[in-house]
Amino acid sequence: MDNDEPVPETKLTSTKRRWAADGKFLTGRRGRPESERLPPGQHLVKDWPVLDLGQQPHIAMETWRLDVTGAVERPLSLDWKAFQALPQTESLSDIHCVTTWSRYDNRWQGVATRDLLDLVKVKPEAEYVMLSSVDGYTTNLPLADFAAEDAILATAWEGAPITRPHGGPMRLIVPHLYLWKSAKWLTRIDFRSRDTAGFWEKNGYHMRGDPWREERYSGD
Ligand SMILES: Nc1nc2c(c(=O)[nH]1)N[C@H]1C(S)=C(S)[C@@H](COP(=O)(O)O)O[C@H]1N2
Ligand SMILES: [Mo]
Repeated sequence: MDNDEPVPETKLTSTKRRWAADGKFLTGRRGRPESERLPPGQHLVKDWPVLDLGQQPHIAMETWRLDVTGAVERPLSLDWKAFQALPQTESLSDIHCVTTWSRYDNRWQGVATRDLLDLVKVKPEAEYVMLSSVDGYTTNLPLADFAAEDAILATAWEGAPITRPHGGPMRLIVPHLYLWKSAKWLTRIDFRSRDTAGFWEKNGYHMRGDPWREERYSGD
């Protein structure tokens, strides 16, 4: 064997190599002291408020679909069975809503966004993600945030299926950004080279929405 032979590139390594090179997952959040667990301007709640545009769609499992489109080498259109067949992950995280409530220690189950990314292989030009939901809601975020270690396409919360008001059967959770980025009733994930404003972003909210920087509104 020739030791100079390069390690064969796989769908896993090529994506991860690029993320590593770009430092994509270095959010600076690791090791945040307990005393700083609550972002500025937030208060803690024990319940879980419901916030949306007022349409809470009924989605039958037979018609549920997730389309993954745009700047990817392998676009996907998954039905519920195919989605359930993806690697399943559990994660624990705090959530922070721009309306100033935060909720600690939410236990999610579902598919890690990183596992989805390994499957579709984003193209080098993909820097942003646009999310679309069954109720017509859209929201945009950088690929690096979508790909965060604890970001999850969640189907269960605290051991039970996510309820319809909270975005069931599947919603995104990106815990390190304000919760408006976490699309409920998610049906399309579109990878893009340019950042375009989603629903709230067109209506004055921040393009990124980092609660630790209080990126609430577009002027912040
Ligand atoms: N599809 C969809 N997703 C959505 C919204 C929406 O109106 N439609 N609202 C967003 C906003 S503004 C917030 S604060 C959170 C609220 O999630 P919750 O109702 O589960 O607390 O969902 C986000 N995701
Ligand atoms: Mo919100």
